[in-house]
Amino acid sequence: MPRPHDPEALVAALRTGDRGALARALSVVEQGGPPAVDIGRLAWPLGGQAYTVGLTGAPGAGKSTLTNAIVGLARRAGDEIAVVAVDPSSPFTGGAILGDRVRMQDHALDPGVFIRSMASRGHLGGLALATPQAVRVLDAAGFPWVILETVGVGQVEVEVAGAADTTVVVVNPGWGDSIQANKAGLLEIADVFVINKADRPGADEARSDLRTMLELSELGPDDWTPPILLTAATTGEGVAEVWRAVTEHRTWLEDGGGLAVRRQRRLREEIRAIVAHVLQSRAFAMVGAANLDELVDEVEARRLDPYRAAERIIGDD
Ligand SMILES: Nc1nc2c(ncn2[C@@H]2O[C@H](COP(=O)(O)OP(=O)(O)OP(=O)(O)O)[C@@H](O)[C@H]2O)c(=O)[nH]1
Ligand SMILES: [Mg+2]
Repeated sequence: MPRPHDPEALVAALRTGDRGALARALSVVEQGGPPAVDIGRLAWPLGGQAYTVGLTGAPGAGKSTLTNAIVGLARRAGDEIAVVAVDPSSPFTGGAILGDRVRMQDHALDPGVFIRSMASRGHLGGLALATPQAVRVLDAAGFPWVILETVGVGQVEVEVAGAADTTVVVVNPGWGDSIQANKAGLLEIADVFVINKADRPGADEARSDLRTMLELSELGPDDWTPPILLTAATTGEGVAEVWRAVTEHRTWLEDGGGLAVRRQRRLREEIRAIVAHVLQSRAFAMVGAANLDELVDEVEARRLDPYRAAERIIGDD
């Protein structure tokens, strides 16, 4: 019997389609620390086939309902698909995990669909570091499509959503919603715009708001122009067009070399983030090992300045 959290056994098992092993590997990744790094390391050489789609927007915009409908389309096309719903544990999304289960339950019994909610647990670099690892694990498990659902409220969430190959930004009808999305930095990362809940009044106004903002962003002739699509995710109306736009964007990226550029940029950022994370942990350890109280007394008495105190801790003194 393999130990339940032995990284090598877990990664070997998830390769064989063992969903229990996959779920455990994702839990390890979510908790972070050295076992998470081991899983990421073992999964890395096995991946490279998955295409990631980020779905982001304000709380309650209909991201999970839309995801549920998209999952149905992918399955009808014969593709397996995984969904990671990232819960930033902010007060905005209380109950999101339960809500996701309800909204995506159409596929609860389908072995070709894997749905997972992930929380940041508030540790350093949490979400930003854990999400690419989770995608890597799903990639190693053989999923050709991975959807990342995030609430686009803060910088970290926007970063996570932007870490996908194609990013879909979901807004709702009504005055000001797209302006809020713009403020949150969502417009810059959008490859496809969706105005969901288009069964409600105000969808056309939202569309012209978005068009105006896109015009102001001065796209060049070689740039991708994000389409603006209307959906009613609850009935499935317009969702096929969203999925088509995603696949068209994918083709555009693949044919024009943009996909490799995006992925390289992401890897560069990830490596940078890992370095920062490791050095910060080392810094905390150094401060922990130093006699900080004594140094503070010295600084307070003006026998030492704060820079000198820091140098002593670092060992540069
Ligand atoms: N009228 C209408 N309601 C919708 C539509 N899509 C979703 N809803 C409803 O909006 C509510 C929120 O939907 P979710 O799919 O959970 O939204 P979400 O963006 O995933 O929410 P969080 O993950 O909590 O941020 C639910 O009650 C849905 O039934 C739509 O197209 N029209
Ligand atoms: Mg949701």
